[in-house]
Amino acid sequence: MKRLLSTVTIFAAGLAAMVTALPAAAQFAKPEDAIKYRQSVMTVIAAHFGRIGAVVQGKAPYDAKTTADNAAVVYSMSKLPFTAFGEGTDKGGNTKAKPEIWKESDKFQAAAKDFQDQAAKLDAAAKSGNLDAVKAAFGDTGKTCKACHDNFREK
Ligand code: ASC
Repeated sequence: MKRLLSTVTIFAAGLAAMVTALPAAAQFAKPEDAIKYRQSVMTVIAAHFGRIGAVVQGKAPYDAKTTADNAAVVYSMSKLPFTAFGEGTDKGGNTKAKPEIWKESDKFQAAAKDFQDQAAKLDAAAKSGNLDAVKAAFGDTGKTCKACHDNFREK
């Protein structure tokens, strides 16, 4: 049984690695699909990040559980959009993606990682139930949103 389980585990890990290694283009039938996917993910992230923002700005009451739920969505979804910027997805739909995303790919990946790292901290802060920690992490996360948008998204 143990042996079977480890075989299954190894197979599943291999499959996951293969899927992760597939070029993003292969995960979407058309560039338009990748563009729609990444924009949809960003829309959901912005909605939940914005709900935390309302609390941070004192426009909505602080409820620790609601804020933690919103931060968990932001963190979980922060991992998704960057898989949808594969080669050939610079054109097709209604994209504001700048060519620098592909020309300066290392810089773009680093900016994506900054966002994911800060989103993880926001998630941890929100789980702690400490509003001051949430405020600080919200500000730091917002800076990573802005940095990436300034450098890699058309106005
Ligand atoms: C948001 C949102 C963004 C970022 C950015 C942060 O809530 O929709 O694009 O924060 O404005 O500076």
